Amino acid sequence: MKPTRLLLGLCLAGGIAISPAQAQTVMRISIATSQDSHQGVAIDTFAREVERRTEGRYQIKTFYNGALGGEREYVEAVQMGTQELALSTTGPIPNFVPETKILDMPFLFRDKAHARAVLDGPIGKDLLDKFSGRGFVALGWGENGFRHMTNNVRPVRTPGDLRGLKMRTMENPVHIRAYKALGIIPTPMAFPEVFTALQQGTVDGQENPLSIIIAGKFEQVQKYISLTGHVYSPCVWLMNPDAYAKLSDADKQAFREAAVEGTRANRERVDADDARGVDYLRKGGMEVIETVDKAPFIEALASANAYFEREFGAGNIQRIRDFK
Ligand code: EAX
Repeated sequence: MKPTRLLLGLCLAGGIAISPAQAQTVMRISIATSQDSHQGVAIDTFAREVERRTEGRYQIKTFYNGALGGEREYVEAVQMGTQELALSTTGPIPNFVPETKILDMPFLFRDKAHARAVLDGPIGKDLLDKFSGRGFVALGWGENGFRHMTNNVRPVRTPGDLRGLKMRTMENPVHIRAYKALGIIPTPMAFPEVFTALQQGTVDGQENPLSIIIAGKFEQVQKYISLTGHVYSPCVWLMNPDAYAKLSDADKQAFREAAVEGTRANRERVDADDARGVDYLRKGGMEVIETVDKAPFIEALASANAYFEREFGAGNIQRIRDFK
């Protein structure tokens, strides 16, 4: 049987009405976390919305838990064109799009509302535009969330409690510089390796949003969590430029709208995880230090912040801080 007829038969069987002329194109998208997570719900929503809004012309195959590699690997695959789409945190992104580094500064954003307003507004749009010169089409911003410190050695209440802790970090130069200023011994590592590293004691701790800690079942391998909220971690929807260029104008719009819907579901799940996270992790056996005075941490970051002001521009940093 000719492939087109087979495909038509399969599509009809699957209830998707596609004419022989419009063969379905299959694309792949991946994340490093589980399907039952804020990132998983994001790409599942995106996939559903693309199929619906393109009337089945495109099918998005979704991959979870680093099945297509860690974030740095699959971001590289999208840039090279061996993978069409990705949802990544900004963890590895400064290695591809240095202009985005400013977003990874500790204590830059007041809260999620502030971060979402900045990313959804002119500052966020300007930064998305920087991706095109670096081999990507950035369809929009998503959310990983505010990051908190976990470890197995001691409760962290002050920067001094961090001193000497061997902490897994993302492969992010801004985080690494900042955490060193706090006295941490940083160990950059791809996310799929983190649970085992914590379980085996290769590192003492790590830092991630509640959504990640819950989805990653870190309560099984971490004793203490301190709600430091030291960094806000965005996600970004990435597409290979050649794959994007092949889309009709209407389908380009459909992909962008699907990313908006994906981020809506993603942010809703972050809010739900933040609401239930402390209780869930306490019940899972973690000691939760809920109230952390951020002022000493900001003070301890003075040397790193002086560097960041030189590198990113004090005015650009203030513009984000002042954004309403
Ligand atoms: O999407 O690598 C990380 O720590 C990220 O926050 C995330 O868990 C991977």
